[in-house]
Amino acid sequence: MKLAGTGRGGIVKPTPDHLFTLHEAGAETRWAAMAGQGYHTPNDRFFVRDHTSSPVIDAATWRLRLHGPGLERSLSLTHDELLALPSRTIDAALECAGNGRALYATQQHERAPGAQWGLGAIGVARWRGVPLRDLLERAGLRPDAVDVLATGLDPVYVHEGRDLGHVRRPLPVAKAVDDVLVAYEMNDEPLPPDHGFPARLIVPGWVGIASIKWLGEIEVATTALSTPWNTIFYPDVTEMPVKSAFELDWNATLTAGRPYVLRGRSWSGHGRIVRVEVSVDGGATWRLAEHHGAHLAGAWLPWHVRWTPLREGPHLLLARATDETGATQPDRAERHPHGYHFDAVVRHPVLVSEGRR
Ligand SMILES: Nc1nc2c(c(=O)[nH]1)N[C@H]1C(S)=C(S)[C@@H](COP(=O)(O)O)O[C@H]1N2
Ligand SMILES: [Mo]
Repeated sequence: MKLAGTGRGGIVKPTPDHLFTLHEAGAETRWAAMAGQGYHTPNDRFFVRDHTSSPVIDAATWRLRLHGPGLERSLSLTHDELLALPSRTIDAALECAGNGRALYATQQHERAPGAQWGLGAIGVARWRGVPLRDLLERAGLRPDAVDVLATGLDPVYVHEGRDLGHVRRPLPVAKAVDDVLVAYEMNDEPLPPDHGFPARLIVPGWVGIASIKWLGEIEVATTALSTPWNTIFYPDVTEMPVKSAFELDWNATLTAGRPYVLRGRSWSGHGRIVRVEVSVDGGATWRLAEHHGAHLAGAWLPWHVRWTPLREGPHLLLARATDETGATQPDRAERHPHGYHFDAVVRHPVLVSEGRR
């Protein structure tokens, strides 16, 4: 029995306005809702991106099927069988390719088509599950295997009147056997329905679409595969670029003369963040941010700077991170036909109001 989410936007969990901004494509985490949180994004405020709606799947009758010419034999696993296998736990970011898309319009005056996400289509969670490599090896991964295609059990996706079938995207076998997880726990809880219960892929460092939710089957092919999700949508996108965000609402109000600790987080799909610089004067001067908390590659780096705003009126806060590969955030993101990979330094507006006299 499969039910669909009946909450806002087909999402099962509550998506209150103080935690989320709703788009047609999903629910975006409000960065102000990350203020005061720990290293991980709590499940109640983790962004949701559904092509249709979140299915509610009965684990008792669910099966994960592995098959295809790239395997010696097919495999069918029950939920209990999956949970009984040796597990691994990783802290990893999950980010939509279109995260920050709205900034192509607001900051660069070249609107990109698609959901106008701010910077909140990103989250970091502790994922527990079975390495995909282990499942592929159980099924006898053949040396001539090329692509691994995971398919979701959510409703079929209809785009411009055409039924494109279930959400599915091929993954090169080299990545599939490297660090991909078939996850069944998120932040020490069973995977919530919106995030892929009973099991989903977690593909560290790669665009969110690679991390297929509500896994039904995994096909292993000996030729390169194409689906709408690597041709029409998300062609040629793999690792996510460097980005940074302040744990503040857009147009947050601060009080003149009061000391603040401005907090934020930076992340990169290529590796560890090694440096974060912050400007509180629209980019005229910069200083190094201090790090706090954990610092994990593949997740994010929390940082802070102290600031006592003196002048009343609008201000622009900027943060610029650099990762261990030397990748950093440019002043202007390269134009992208789908509005993916907005990696420019974001100019975050805040309003400083008069302090008490
Ligand atoms: N089956 C299925 N998997 C999916 C999707 C989907 O709609 N259906 N959306 C993808 C996209 S575009 C993103 S960004 C991530 C979002 O994961 P989340 O909703 O758990 O944050 O899931 C990916 N996996
Ligand atoms: Mo996405």
